[in-house]
Amino acid sequence: MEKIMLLNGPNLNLLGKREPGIYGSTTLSDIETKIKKLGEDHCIIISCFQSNSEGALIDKIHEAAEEGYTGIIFNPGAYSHYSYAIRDAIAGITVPVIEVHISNIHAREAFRHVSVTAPVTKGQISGLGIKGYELAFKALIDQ
Ligand code: CA2
Repeated sequence: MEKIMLLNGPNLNLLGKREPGIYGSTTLSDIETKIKKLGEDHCIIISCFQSNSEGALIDKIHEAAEEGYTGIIFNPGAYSHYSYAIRDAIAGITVPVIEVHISNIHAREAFRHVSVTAPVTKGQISGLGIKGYELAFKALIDQ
């Protein structure tokens, strides 16, 4: 069966618990449940993983390639703005990655305007709220 990985980076475990003005009131667990349901509807296994550690996220990216995943939906959090190690990990696999940001990173502080990871992904969705995760799923299954 086809498999898609849902990866979330640092602080996204706090979703729905703090700063609802920027990130909304939906929790990460709600998002994972929603994407798993979408997966079920399309006979696709969804594996979810969140970490606050750069290395753990890189290990998961490698695992997705080694285990034959068909795509990764990835919100790297603030690592998007400066992690060359995560960028290299994405560039080193052929599994398509869709980068998702809940907020519009281009409308926020200057340091968030740059994503060093986006150029090595298939595409980036930013500013569409948690709907971005669903749109990324659709983009991966329609490719
Ligand atoms: O908009 C996004 O999805 C971000 O990836 C979220 C990251 C931020 O560093 C990126 O610039 C944009 C931060 C996630 C932090 O999430 C929190 C949620 C609730 C309370 C505190 C942090």
